[in-house]
Amino acid sequence: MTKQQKQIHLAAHFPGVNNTTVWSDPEAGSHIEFSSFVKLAQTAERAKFDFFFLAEGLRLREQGGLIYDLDVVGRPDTFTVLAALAAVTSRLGLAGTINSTFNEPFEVARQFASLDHLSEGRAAWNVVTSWDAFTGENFRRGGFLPQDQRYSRAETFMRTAWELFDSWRADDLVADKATGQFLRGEPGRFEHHDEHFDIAGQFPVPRSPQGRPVIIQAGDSEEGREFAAATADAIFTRHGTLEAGQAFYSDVKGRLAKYGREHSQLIVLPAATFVLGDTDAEAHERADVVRRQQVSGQTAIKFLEQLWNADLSGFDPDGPLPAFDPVAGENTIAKGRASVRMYRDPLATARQWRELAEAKNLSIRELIIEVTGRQNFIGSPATVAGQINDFVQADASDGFILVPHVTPGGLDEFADKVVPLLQERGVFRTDYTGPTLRDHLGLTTPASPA
Ligand SMILES: Cc1cc2nc3c(=O)[nH]c(=O)nc-3n(C[C@@H](O)[C@H](O)[C@H](O)COP(=O)(O)O)c2cc1C
Repeated sequence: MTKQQKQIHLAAHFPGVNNTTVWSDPEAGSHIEFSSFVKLAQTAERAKFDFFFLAEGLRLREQGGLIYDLDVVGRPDTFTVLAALAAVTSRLGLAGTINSTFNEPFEVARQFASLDHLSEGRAAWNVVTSWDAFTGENFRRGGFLPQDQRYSRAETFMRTAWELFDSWRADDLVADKATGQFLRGEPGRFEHHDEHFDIAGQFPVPRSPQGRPVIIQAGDSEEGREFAAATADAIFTRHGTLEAGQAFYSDVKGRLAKYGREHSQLIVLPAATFVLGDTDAEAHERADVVRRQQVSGQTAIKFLEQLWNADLSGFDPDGPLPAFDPVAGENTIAKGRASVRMYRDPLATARQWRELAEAKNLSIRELIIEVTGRQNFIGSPATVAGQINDFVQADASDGFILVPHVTPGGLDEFADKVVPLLQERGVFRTDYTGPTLRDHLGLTTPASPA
């Protein structure tokens, strides 16, 4: 018997603050103006994507004490942007990254329940914990929580938010003009006491169309993966190669059974970048140009400093790697940057980079172009559609959160040329089958409390 083809899930990441984005490209527009958000969201909706995704950066990253142009600066508030987008889209899911370490469940639950109402059932919450005290300094209590406490807070934050969402039954708001009955009972009452939260009161927002927003999780640690297996509907990951994707996929799906959950209840979505061309050769040429745009000489030095944990501003990007090894100890040069945590063994990584540079005779800039963030999918529309489908059918993911390198028009070509090919193959929807994001993702809507 042939295995039934899996349906692919696709989301659009508004790239904003990251070094995938080529802000200097002649086609690039604002990362703050509303028209940019509208453009990308409407393109994603035209292409029948599952959802639009906003990341969150609560503090501008710094390196050597300075804000640097490796990242595009400026990220407006998530809820404000998503609520505005709800008015100019009608089916597309709206996913926002919101931190569980620095916020309060009452406030976040109220915001997501409101977004779910305004969008008629399209809200999703990417729950992140943040990893550094640097970000914590922005908040009143400052400081930070160690890893295990961050996740125990996240877990209880989530459960508390669920209690708030469930504090209204679906039919508690009666508003019967004939009988004059407005409410049934006393909806919204809650009381929650644990080591993190000590709250009681009345939740002001009636039950929203999805009951609870879709939950996305993006932590990669042991605790993060467990948290996702226990509570999330989808997981956002960096594991975008076939081998790493398959290992991650079977790892997180394998954790579901002990929480009494099915394989299909956690959707695995790696971030992915792409470059298209009329032919594969043209796409590869374009990809090389994009990589050079993404990694200027100055950017190459900044990247190298992140591994070396040292000021390398005196080095020539067109010259060889420093003769000395990375500085041991906690990385203090780059602040607020998640990717620095990937260098768990800087000496071993530096050794690999040195071997590669010597073997291929690469300068610092050429090496950085080679070892950081090469595009996941490069080729003609047919090639890219084939690669994406193969990846999903091989259980390396259930789809992708696509990160275009140009804002806001970087998804147009994909929408016009790749999506129709996926549709022809029968692996991507030709239209939405229901109104809510849970419908798009094939997730059930949590039952209203009786
Ligand atoms: C693909 C991906 C995207 C992420 N995006 C964000 C983000 O936009 N904002 C944020 O604060 N954290 C983001 N994170 C980090 C967190 O999700 C997570 O809270 C953090 O890495 C700490 O968890 P961990 O120790 O389990 O990795 C992202 C992580 C991944 C893997």
